[in-house]
Amino acid sequence: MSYQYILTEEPQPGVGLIRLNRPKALNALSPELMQELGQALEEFDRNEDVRCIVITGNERAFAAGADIKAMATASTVDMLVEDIIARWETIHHIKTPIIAAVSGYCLGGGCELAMSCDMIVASETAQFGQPEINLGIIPGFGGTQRLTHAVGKAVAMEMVLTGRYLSADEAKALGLINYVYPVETYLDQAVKLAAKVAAQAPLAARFAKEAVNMAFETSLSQGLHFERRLFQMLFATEDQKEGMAAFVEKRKPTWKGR
Ligand code: DAK
Repeated sequence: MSYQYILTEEPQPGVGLIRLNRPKALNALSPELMQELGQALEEFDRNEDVRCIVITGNERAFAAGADIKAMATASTVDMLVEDIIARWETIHHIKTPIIAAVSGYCLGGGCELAMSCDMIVASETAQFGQPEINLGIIPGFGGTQRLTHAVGKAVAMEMVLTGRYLSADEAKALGLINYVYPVETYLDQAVKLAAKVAAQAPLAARFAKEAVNMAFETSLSQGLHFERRLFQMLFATEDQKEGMAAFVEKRKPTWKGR
């Protein structure tokens, strides 16, 4: 599949990399780019050899938000009729773990996209923000919800009310992101982390992602019930037998994804 606004590659066995590629517009997330991103995510998700996905931008910008120029004259009806929600929602249906590798601007829809990933690795220059208030709107893709879950009410409220950015170090201290690395190495480090995830038993990794995400959706008792069922289900897999046999025999397991 060839794309116009993104680039895809497999930098290491098991890892699918998607680069947002509208550098002149700071990777503003146009409808066309989001369409391609959704297609690429679905393609990697269907590919059993890809066990972890990395989404990145470039050094200057992960993404400076949804494309303001494409939205500027839109009406409420346009927003309702155009299928933009479905286009953006694709990422939430992807079963494969996803890591965002963020450098530079990570704003508005860009920050919401990064927060929709399962982990975030950042460069020292990364800046996270929800500056929609400066445009006379509010976040529309989780910026008031996922951000609040991650950093707490006080900081989230200040960010969405004033548009203040968080530095990479602040984001790390607040638990929004996993790691901060120099700009020269952040992407390699994200791919390295992805390779670690990709080396795990694939069905267990998918279930682990699903179970952790369920913690944001449900009560503790329902979440525990859900976790227990997934845990029990894994005992029907060949990989569970292999993983435990390998431990007993003091050797490395060979996963089949079955
Ligand atoms: N959209 C379109 N173009 C953008 C852009 C954006 N978000 N951000 C930057 N650009 C373009 C600039 O217009 C400029 O283009 P030219 O003028 O050269 O043609 C080029 O990128 C370089 O930008 P600047 O010249 O502005 O560069 P600076 O270094 O001076 O400033 C900046 C960088 C990031 C501080 C500044 O560009 C900026 O403030 N950008 C806007 C940030 C922003 O407000 N982002 C939030 C947008 S609203 C939803 C899904 C998503 C969303 C909502 C709902 N649903 C599914 C319901 C999301 C909404 C948003 O993200």
